[in-house]
Amino acid sequence: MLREDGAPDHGHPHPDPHPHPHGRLRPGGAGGTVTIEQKVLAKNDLLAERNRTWMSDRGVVAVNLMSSPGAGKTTLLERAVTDLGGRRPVAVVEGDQETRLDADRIRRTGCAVVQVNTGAGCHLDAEMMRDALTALSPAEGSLLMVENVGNLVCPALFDLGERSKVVIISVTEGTDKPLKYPYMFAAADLILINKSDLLPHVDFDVEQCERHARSVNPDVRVLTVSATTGEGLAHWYDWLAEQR
Ligand SMILES: Nc1nc2c(ncn2[C@@H]2O[C@H](COP(=O)(O)OP(=O)(O)O)[C@@H](O)[C@H]2O)c(=O)[nH]1
Ligand SMILES: [Mg+2]
Repeated sequence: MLREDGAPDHGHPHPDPHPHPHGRLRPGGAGGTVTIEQKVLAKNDLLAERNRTWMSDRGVVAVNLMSSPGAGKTTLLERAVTDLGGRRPVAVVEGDQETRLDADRIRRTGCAVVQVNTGAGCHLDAEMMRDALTALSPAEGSLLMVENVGNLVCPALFDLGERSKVVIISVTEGTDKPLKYPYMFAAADLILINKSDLLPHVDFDVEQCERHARSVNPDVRVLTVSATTGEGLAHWYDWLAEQR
């Protein structure tokens, strides 16, 4: 699963690479119906709680970044680890189905990073997070930034033991995404609307997107940023500093 040496990792250890609720398999007979999804999520929640305790004991704060592919997670991380590295220890967990491309981008900034490849899986889970924590061994008081696998569905379901969830939507994706993917936007502690530098060129109404987001998550914080120009990033860094 962890690819630090660049070796292909096709034999990753899950018996079922996709063990989560795309369907409802209901084994067992009358009376005792237990769904596979409940078992998978219950096991994940247990491991996530252990991760949370492990990190809390060390003053490590994990933030889980989720978005569709290409919204700008890695670019935001490249900026953040460079801008925040002098203030507190920062480390990164990179999640992708294949390749170590994103980890290489983060490593070039000088930040500690580990790549997790999920193979056919479409999300990080608490077991992967535990292995990543072991591999990274983040310093006391670290900010641990986690880039989840790019999609707006499955990562919302799997607690990693993180302190907070950040959902990123870019202005090229359309204002309706909070309505179409309500579970993801409902799970967010913070929504970043990224690529604000492109607003003059696209049909995207920031206020309407915020309204849609608040219709599924009334109290969520929303910040508009550009990872390219740096607009709004200071507010994101202030928010990150509050996550202790
Ligand atoms: N114009 C613009 N492009 C951006 C911005 N953030 C990211 N990108 C571009 O969007 C593409 C995908 O970014 P990446 O960080 O790899 O997205 P990820 O898949 O979510 O990690 C790259 O070509 C980035 O240069 C931004 O704020 N403005
Ligand atoms: Mg990325």
